[in-house]
Amino acid sequence: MSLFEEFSQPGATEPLADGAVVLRGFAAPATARLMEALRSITEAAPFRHMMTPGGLRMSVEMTNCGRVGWISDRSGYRYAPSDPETGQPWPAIPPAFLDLAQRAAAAAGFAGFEPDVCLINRYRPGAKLSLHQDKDEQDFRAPIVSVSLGLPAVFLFGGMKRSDKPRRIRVESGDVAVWGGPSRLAYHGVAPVVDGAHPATGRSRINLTFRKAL
Ligand code: MD3
Ligand code: FE
Repeated sequence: MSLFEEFSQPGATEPLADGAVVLRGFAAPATARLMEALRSITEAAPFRHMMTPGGLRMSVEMTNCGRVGWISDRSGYRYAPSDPETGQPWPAIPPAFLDLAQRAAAAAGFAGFEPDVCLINRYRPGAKLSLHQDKDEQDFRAPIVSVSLGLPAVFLFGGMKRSDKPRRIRVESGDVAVWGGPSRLAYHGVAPVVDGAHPATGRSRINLTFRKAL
């Protein structure tokens, strides 16, 4: 590795695996628009800690926008058309979110991506996401588009078995990752977020994951 390769280059397209790519800084120009749209979503559907089916409180706080939203509680994981906290339908995916997700998918080779849900994760310092697969969706031909905002994080990108040793991929605010094709069902997670401050988000990391669930 050269002295410089450990720094990510804005505009770079980094292939991670077959069907998986990181678009460095792709969302950076849209940061203010995305954060403004996020504020109206969380006014209607506030962040909350969900409960795993095993009864553990997740360290990540979540909310959703779209036709359905991903939820977890004592009875399991699923997509639900309304927010269990308010009884209301989830807010619609804002145009700024949809535009960014569709442009990123196309740049990664997945033209025509039509997400119907955006799961929004907030990581306060110390929050993490254990290794898992995203398999609650109906159609695995569509990719997942993941937008990182605020504090940096380390993605854990594993293989098709939980026991495959994950690679560590550092992501920064504005980076967009697209996971499709043979990588769609890879195990993945997020290492505990390190404390710090970011002008866009304060002491937190926000991740938007766009999916086609239905
Ligand atoms: C998908 N969120 O919400 S996707 C999730 O940073 C989730 O909050 C991550 O995993 C986060 O389910 C962003 C990161 C990711 C990494 C590798 C993958 C998603 C992947 C490999 C295959 C499919
Ligand atoms: Fe995931």
